Amino acid sequence: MLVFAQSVRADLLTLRNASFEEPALAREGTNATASADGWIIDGTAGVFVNNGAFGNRMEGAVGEQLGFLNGTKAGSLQQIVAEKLDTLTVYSAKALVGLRKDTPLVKGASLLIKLQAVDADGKVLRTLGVKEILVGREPLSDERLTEFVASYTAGVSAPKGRLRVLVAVGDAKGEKGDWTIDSVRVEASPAPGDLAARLTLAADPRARQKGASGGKKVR
Ligand SMILES: [Ca+2]
Repeated sequence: MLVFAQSVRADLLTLRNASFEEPALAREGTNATASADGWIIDGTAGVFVNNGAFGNRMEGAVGEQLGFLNGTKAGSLQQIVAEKLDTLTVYSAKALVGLRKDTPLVKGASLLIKLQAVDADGKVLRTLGVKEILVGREPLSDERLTEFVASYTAGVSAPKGRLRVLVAVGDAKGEKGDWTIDSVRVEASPAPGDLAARLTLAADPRARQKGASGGKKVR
């Protein structure tokens, strides 16, 4: 049997300050700020220097700074990554996530990575993909970052609206506690051939009928 290696090209959508390197802070001491260039922040979030001053220096980080999001109350970091969605396309939002040694989150606190279709005013039209990251269930660490992915596959008709990536507090718990976030990416790649064929078939009963009748044309 021949097996063909699948080389699907993934486009990286444009995300500003995906690695939380801006604003750039002094590298020494406890440096953090409640802002992050390019991101719309709700609640308490920002960037800090990954030098171990806030607990441990995190392994697996990209660059010198990390993002934080307070996990004890509602809050989020969000950004538009595309003006429209394409058909027959797999969208994957990826983020590196960890805990903080100095402000640990309690069991049951959760973080959500979401892909959403939103209108021009930012109103959510549809949540397309969600990954829930739960303290006590996921392999989270205050020493190294772990990658999590939320995915969505657009069918033959793509959802209306702009595409937004949102990293949000799910269950807010505890007296203190911060999420650590780095290297947020959203990739778009063509749906693999067999999946694209299934989606096309599912969307068009006539095509299904045609298949069932052995290729005879059905109008
Ligand atoms: Ca970074």
